Amino acid sequence: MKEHENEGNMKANKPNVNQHSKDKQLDDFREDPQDQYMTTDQGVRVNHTDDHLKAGPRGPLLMEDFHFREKMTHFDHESIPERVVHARGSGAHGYFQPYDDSMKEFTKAKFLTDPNTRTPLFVRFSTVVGSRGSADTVRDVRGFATKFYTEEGNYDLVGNNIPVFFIQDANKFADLVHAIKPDPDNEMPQASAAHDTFWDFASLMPEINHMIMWVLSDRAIPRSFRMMDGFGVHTFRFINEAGKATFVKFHWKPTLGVHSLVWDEAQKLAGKDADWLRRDLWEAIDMGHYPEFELNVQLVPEEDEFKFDFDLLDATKIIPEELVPLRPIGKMVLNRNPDNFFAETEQVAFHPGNLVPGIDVTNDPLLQGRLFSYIDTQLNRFNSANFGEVPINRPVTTVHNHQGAGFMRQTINKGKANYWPNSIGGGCPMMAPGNQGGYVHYAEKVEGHKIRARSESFNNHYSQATMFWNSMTEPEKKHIVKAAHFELGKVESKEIRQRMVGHFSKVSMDFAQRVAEGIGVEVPKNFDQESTGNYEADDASKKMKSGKSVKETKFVSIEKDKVRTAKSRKVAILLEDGYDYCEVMQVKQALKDAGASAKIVSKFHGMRKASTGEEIETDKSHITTGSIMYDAIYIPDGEKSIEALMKEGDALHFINEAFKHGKAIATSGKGIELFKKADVLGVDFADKTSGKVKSDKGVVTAGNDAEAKEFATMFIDAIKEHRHWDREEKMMVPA
Ligand code: HDE
Repeated sequence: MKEHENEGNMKANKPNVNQHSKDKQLDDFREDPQDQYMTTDQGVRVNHTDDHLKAGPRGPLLMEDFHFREKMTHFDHESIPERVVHARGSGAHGYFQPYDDSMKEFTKAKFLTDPNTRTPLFVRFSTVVGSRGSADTVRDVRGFATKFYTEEGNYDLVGNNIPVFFIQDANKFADLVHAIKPDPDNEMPQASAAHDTFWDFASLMPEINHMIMWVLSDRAIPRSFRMMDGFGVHTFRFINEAGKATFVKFHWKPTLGVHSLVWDEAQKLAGKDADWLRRDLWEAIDMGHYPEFELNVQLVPEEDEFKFDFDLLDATKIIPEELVPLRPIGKMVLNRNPDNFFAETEQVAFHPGNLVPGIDVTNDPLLQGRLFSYIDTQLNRFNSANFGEVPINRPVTTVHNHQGAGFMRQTINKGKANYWPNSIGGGCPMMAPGNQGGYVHYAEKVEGHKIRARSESFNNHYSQATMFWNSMTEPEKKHIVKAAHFELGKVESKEIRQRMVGHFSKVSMDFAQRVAEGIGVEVPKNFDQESTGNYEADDASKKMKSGKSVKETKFVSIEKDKVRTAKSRKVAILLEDGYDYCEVMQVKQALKDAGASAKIVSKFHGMRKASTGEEIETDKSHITTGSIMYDAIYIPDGEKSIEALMKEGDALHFINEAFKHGKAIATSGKGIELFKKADVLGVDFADKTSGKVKSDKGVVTAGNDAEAKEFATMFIDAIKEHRHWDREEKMMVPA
């Protein structure tokens, strides 16, 4: 007993008070087959599972075969409806810890204000449009949903990697999703917006324009789930101990920075490795490269609600960081892969209405609709109101209420009084006052007429789309234009393409013209289209008239806000027999020191012999991999190795493709000839016989007398850049 008490005290003094509470809870539900006999669901040991019970070895099945019937029936029922959106996802466990208690001024949510608490959590990243088996690297918004198992109950931050949304009102969600999903007649195309129905809808919905800019940008093809932002999108409310409210926007920032694929690469990856993002997340966690995200907030005092030239309740707008800077409040670390995909990643059920004291919603009309939809959709997926009892969904706090019974009820509620008020059960479970952690909704004053309309303050559909365009670097603008050429180029109706370019002309004439020339339409002189919304003049819009506006922001361009690191980057080392062993070892070590990982790629699997006789084992053969699976490539010197690579079509393609996708590539000595043969053009190379290293537009080359250390350092610097857009445009295939 004493020992137990001590243990409890020691735990309480440790900073990570409840970091492991979810893991411990899940342990009660885990099954480990190690050293166990197989049993039926009833726990009876099975002695033969290859054949069913028959009347003679060639005879029919006997109904009394309980093992066969149970096994077959279970299998027949092993699927549940996939999510209607965000069907394809990948999950991870981790924790969140605040840096300090500075948020106490704004919120009473303990998990955001107690720096000694590590709150366990589960994150699910997803694509939106594709079905469960669709490819990871399609152009799409990514879901970024986090379930915090706090000491005060579950809090879900169900966000996306893009800070705005397509529509302003939840009533249009079904239309949006119908339009973007495959066509109803032939169920094509899979996981793609590039078809007539989506762009037809978009061209008739001016409020979509800001979101369209983000979706056409590189944000929609992330390099990794570990390298993308997360946004709460809506404006929420923080409530402090005194009951004072502050508007808040949530923003996760990855410590590895935001990085994207190029479109050509994304499309090829969808074929070569449809699980690219899932695998990347899994492997990173497996190797101990734990993904980290910093939680930031933008805080707006209630009094300042109308100080902007847009409505804070409008989910098609961001608050430019020039107006309200980000405040970092803590860090999330994802450090454990799930044990079972179905039990955890598939069954996790998020809901933006899962709130804890200190956080509340606003009247954002998109959020308000979501508050209804998420529980409803779980009822469809689980076919039961008891989905909250599934281990991954359970809070770490205990649950006491009168919601008993229903399909698959797990909890055994004791006592007779399953109603409130009761005296038979001693009035339990009791109501918790606010000071005992009871959730008290923010007492916002609301009044109004019952109308189906939107506020005029939402009727501003182009200015932030223009701001986004103005804030891009030239390479990013090119990618957006090419993405529009692809998306709208797939639209058969010229009328729809035309209408879309009309909208673009209101975003930016330059943008519209560049898109128009690629899709065979004209830029209209005076494009005017009636908004579909029924906007009501109201006080909010009058107050906002003199609100602050921003024409260009530093914070939406990936390039301008780039984090430069080689950590967890994948490098392919192409070699054949006869390579320079010493050089390979030095570069490999330097990559390891920089946190990158290297794989040996050759024509075939097996051992590769160096010019000096040492051997290295090939990790991947050409047929099982491709340049698109790496962030950078390196080809070591070595006469025979280079000569062999010069004759390999796969190797030449590998180098050329990596070059065209803007990746860092490096070689030394005779390898320079190989680069030239692989059409690495428009860059300056080092002199092959010198002691110099040259780095030009991400192509790093060294003479055969150069220092391997200097060569490796310059190569790593080039990897840190992620992509080199300064290569000659005709050499690249970026969009
Ligand atoms: Fe969702 N959304 N959504 N959504 N959403 C769902 O819930 C919905 C919206 C988001 O990994 C569904 O459990 C409506 C915005 C994520 O399990 C469904 C509206 C944002 C996920 C649903 C929106 C999101 C979902 C489908 C407009 C970013 C995946 C399955 C009013 C802030 C969560 C499910 C996971 C999933 C409804 C708009 C994020 C149908 C009605 C805006 C990350 O309930």
